Amino acid sequence: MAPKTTFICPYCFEKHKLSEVQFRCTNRRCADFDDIEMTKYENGNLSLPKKGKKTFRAQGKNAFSVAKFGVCPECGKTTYKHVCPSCHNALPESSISGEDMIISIVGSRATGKSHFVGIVIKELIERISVSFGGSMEGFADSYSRWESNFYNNLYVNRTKLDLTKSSLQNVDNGAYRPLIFKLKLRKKKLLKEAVESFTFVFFDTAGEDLNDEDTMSTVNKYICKSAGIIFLLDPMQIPEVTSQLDESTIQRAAAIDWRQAAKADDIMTRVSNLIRNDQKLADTKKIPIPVAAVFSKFDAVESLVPEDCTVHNPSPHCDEQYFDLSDWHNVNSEIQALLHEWNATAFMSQLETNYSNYSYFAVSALGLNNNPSLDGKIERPRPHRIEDPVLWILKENGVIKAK
Ligand SMILES: Nc1nc2c(ncn2[C@@H]2O[C@H](COP(=O)(O)OP(=O)(O)OP(=O)(O)O)[C@@H](O)[C@H]2O)c(=O)[nH]1
Ligand SMILES: [Mg+2]
Ligand SMILES: [Zn+2]
Ligand SMILES: [Zn+2]
Repeated sequence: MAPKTTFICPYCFEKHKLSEVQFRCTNRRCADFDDIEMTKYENGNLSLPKKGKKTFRAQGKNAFSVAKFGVCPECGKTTYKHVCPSCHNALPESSISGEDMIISIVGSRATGKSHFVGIVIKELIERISVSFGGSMEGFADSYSRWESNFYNNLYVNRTKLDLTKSSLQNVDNGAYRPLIFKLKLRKKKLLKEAVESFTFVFFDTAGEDLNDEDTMSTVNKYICKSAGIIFLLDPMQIPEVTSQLDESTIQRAAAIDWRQAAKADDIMTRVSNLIRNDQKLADTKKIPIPVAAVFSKFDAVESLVPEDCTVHNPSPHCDEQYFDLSDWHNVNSEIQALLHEWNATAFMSQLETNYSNYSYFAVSALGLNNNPSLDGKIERPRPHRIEDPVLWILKENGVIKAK
């Protein structure tokens, strides 16, 4: 890999040269200044700007590296805190030196994006990263925001999550301020062991914000910079599926009436337009970003899927410590066959004509036999195959091996 000369800010998704990275003074006694960039980032009132310590550019660095520390021009104290020149958020070390892995979770309203994000993060920390010889930890306030927005409800109170508020209204949820985690993986390089670091950025979009291209282009810049897109499809929004299920199962697994949700193929069209405009790609060129098309809520439709299907089995990849290609191949063809059977071909052709690299998956974030009760109570989540789309994206980006 060629040395990096640029980086993408995991908060505002602007791309900058490494030589543009700024510092923020960390001396508590140093003066506070109006922070216009931070105020703009938080959609704040510019006539009442947020206050923050001095930010400044470092001196004497070359294009391939970032100075380790800077000296505050106000107080003369040394600081190690790197910040983004555009939004003044603190930058994780791995976003400057390691690889960025922006994973976008998109899908219509109530398809299960927030449950997916909240639960996959728990699994990544405790199980998935560990089985691939690594570790994952939150950056800055990401872990505590994950705890208060996801973990407490799902794992402590045992209730399902609320639908996500539009990022135009709420700057603290995952739809506005992404959840940023550092993944460290041990890699054997010749005789030495090296550690590779990745910045994982999870953006839990509010389905509501995917309804028109104007809102999308301002709040969803991250989609265009993604290493992979997880596109959730809700089986509860497919009439051929719901006609085979009883009313109670549907009500518990669907937070809204499916007629109120935008169609998956419409969202796919808008997402594709957005990426094409950003990357200046012609209409005839396919988009190279890997797309995992994922059926959510597999628990609710399990009974409609033929018994001999591989997708009923637990995911094998973590136990095997590599991405199992034969399992992946089976699941991919099973889900494609189901989509045909359920007449969801409009979505499939949108995906297949716009993207060069896509694959089909099915997951349950809550787990088998854990459909929320009518008052929103759940048992502790025990996800089924939730890691598959994430591991596939990692494999496509060369992070983990496949066999
Ligand atoms: N049975 C079952 N139901 C689920 C699962 N995940 C989500 N649900 C149901 O789907 C509803 C919506 O899930 P969310 O994760 O809030 O959906 P979302 O895509 O984030 O919706 P917006 O934030 O409005 O875009 C939940 O209230 C649950 O009823 C799952 O794994 N199994
Ligand atoms: Mg949500
Ligand atoms: Zn930024
Ligand atoms: Zn200072």
